[in-house]
Amino acid sequence: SSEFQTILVDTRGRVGWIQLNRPEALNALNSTLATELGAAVAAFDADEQIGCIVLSGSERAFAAGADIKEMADKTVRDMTVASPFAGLDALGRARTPIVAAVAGFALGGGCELAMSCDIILAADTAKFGQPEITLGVIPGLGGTQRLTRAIGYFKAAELVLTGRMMDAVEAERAGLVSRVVPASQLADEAMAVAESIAAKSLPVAYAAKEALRASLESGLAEGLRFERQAFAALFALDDQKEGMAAFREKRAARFTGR
Ligand code: CO8
Repeated sequence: SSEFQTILVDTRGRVGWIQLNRPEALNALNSTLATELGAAVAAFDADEQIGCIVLSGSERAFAAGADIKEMADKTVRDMTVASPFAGLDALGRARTPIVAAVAGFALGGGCELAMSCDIILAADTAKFGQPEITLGVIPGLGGTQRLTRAIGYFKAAELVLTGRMMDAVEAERAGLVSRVVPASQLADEAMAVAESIAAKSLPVAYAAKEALRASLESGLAEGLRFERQAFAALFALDDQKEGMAAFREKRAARFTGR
């Protein structure tokens, strides 16, 4: 839509589609993009008609990292008090599941952006990496924490310390990527996954995501307690009664989000 300069936003049924759109900079994340992306995610997240969000880039790049040209002359104060990336916090706050559809480069902040999502689908052209160390910095949008959880300490350490890229097949084998598809099928596959999620009960999808997230943020005992309570609370929903009735009646469930 025309309200944004750096992203394209589109509603496809119950799926909110956001495409990063700074082709001149391989979708590098500048402050405008961070702010606009945050606003678009927050708006879809607040919309009950949206059951899943897809975040995509271009054929050449999902995002080639933070905008190095914008960042180069910043001070410590600039990066803390007035962080150009504050808008991206909206992704971490979103209750709605987010699918990253990655083709081409997902480097630095671009890889970290994908890891802020819930599912990463990759085109066979995708390349992931945390090259910050080659620029004299380290990952700053979650790379050292989320990559370590996703692929384990030792593989993450190698990538962060050398700055090398891994291709889609290696990223899938390592557990970062759910599935690799031919580049020409990436958008269709992302849409199919998103539609499948969006067809479920919205409050149940929120609960599933929240419980999954708890696994990243708590110890096992606390996470299990959270899951058990969240599971029990779902028995207050019409959608739980509907889902189980539909199974017994051998028909598809009709979820209402109630
Ligand atoms: N920032 C700004 N501009 C970029 C970026 C970037 N990250 N990446 C590419 N571009 C620009 C290039 O400068 C070029 O513009 P121009 O034609 O005006 O010179 C255009 O995009 C096309 O790029 P290339 O010509 O370089 O394309 P190639 O196909 O030759 O190379 C690469 C593609 C390998 C992706 C290469 O562009 C590259 O190495 N890019 C930088 C990758 C990188 O280092 N990313 C990490 C950035 S640091 C970071 O993300 C930290 C995030 C944490 C922030 C924490 C805040 C609290």
